[in-house]
Amino acid sequence: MAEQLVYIDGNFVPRSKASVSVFDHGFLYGDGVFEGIRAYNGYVFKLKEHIDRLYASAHTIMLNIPMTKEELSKAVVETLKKNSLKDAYVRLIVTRGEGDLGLDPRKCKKPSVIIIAGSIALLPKEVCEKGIRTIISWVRRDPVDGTSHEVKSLNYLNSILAKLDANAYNADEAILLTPNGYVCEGTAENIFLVKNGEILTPPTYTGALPGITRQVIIEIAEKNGFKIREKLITVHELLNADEIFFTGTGAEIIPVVEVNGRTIGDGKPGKITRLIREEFQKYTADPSNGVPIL
Ligand code: PXG
Repeated sequence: MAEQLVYIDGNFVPRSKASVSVFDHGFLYGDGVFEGIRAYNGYVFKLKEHIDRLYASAHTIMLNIPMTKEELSKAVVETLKKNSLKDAYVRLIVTRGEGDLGLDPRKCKKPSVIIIAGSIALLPKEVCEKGIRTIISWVRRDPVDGTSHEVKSLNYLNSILAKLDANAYNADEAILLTPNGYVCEGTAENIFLVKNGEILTPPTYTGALPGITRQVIIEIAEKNGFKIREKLITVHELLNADEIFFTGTGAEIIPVVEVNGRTIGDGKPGKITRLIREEFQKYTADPSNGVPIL
């Protein structure tokens, strides 16, 4: 098999030679932004939405991406083409670039754009089918007036601490609360619950990432006649939900059947979760929701 090719600042570099400087502030300080994107059967799913979110993240951290949105979208498609990939995961990264050992971003002259196309499986398929066991982490989601996760930055230590907690308790995934103790999101997933036929999700002003999958699920739910409501959710409400599921580019739709030792519903993926999951699969298979890899 040919070696994977990685896009770095306009060049395609073999994986074994793909590297950035140890003085890059993305490496030294987590100073940069990224997107995780999927391609389904030759189409890049919701590419425009991912590109728009990347530029919004970059705007907040005052990082000038040295390409237009159109050029960057083309580079994503080109990277998939060069690697002959039709079903794939794309990691799009913009780092602050090479600087010195001080954190002042003014030392970094040029941001670096990196595109890696490969595959991702967050959890084994059987686990996702059966539903996952979760714990609520002691780690709170960063506040919105701090390193807010509305910005998809390279600083993921907040999520990693929660993931370590899940690992330590032999759970599949962790749920993070807001600084006020409301349900926020997973480590790399948004969260939904079903109660009495209604679908609820925390608003993004809790500090959750405005997930692209989350938005698709809201659309799908409404199209299928479900009432969907964004509201602050307490832990008590979560533990007493009829169904819970996670959404995300990596996760897609994952049923949650346990939270901190409490069984959710009857301990199996719920009816509405299963329906949403099937509808999501149809949605991702629809070429009109993606950009062709041509
Ligand atoms: N919250 C957080 C904190 C995330 O990082 C989501 C929610 C879901 O958003 P999307 O737009 O994907 O529906 C994410 C997404 C990775 C990886 O490689 C991370 C994400 C997505 C894909 C891959 O760790 N995070």
